[in-house]
Amino acid sequence: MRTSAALPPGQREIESFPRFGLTPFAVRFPKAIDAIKVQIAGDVESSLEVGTELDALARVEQCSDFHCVTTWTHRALRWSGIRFSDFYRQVVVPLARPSAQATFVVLRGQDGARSSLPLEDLLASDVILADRLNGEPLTIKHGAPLRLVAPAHYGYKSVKHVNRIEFWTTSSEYRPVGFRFMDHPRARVAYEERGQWIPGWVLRYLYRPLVRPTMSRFERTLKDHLKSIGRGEEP
Ligand SMILES: Nc1nc2c(c(=O)[nH]1)N[C@H]1C(S)=C(S)[C@@H](COP(=O)(O)O)O[C@H]1N2
Ligand SMILES: [Mo]
Repeated sequence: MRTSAALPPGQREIESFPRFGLTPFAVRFPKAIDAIKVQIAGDVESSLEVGTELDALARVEQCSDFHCVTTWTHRALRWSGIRFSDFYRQVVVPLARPSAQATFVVLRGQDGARSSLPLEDLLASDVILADRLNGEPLTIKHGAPLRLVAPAHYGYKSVKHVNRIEFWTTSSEYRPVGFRFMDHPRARVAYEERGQWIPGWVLRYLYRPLVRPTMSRFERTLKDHLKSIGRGEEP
């Protein structure tokens, strides 16, 4: 959640909120942004797709800081949507009936991006499936039509354009998008869990030089994409 005082270890505040990610995703975009459709799968009794079922859940709004693993932080974003815990308890459990041991959760986005988190982390009250940012519907830039927001974890866990969520009893089948060392199973910002095997503070120096070029690349490819689909500039 929002911390008005010190930033987490190794983080630096920036004024902009850039479109960001691993390089291959700079040129991949969501195709279906007008309606929310999420597949629920994994070790469940019935796999299914949900959409309007989510409209029945209580809407919540929260202000939180966003911390990218490459060390930039953008403060005080106002997200709104539904709590992941409500989604799990009121939609996933009754409709999909996941195994009680299916606590390894994989979230996938329309652009092929993915991340995993333990179910327990996703059930925290500040983890939401957001469809609005700062009072407006999500743009393509920030994850339309639906994205995860898990403020206590590095940004790479907050999958954009979410269209599939899987509940597994084991993590053995899962392959992260980048190199393994870049994927920490929990990636908690407060503990600087940036990656695996390499200490978080070392990764700060490895990642920092990548920030500027990545931002420019993601900005350029978005501009081209919006032009190609006949949409104007996004805020
Ligand atoms: N689908 C998808 N989700 C994604 C990414 C991505 O490229 N594609 N990048 C991740 C990373 S590394 C970060 S820091 C945040 C960036 O969110 P933003 O682009 O809204 O700033 O999204 C995360 N979720
Ligand atoms: Mo990131």
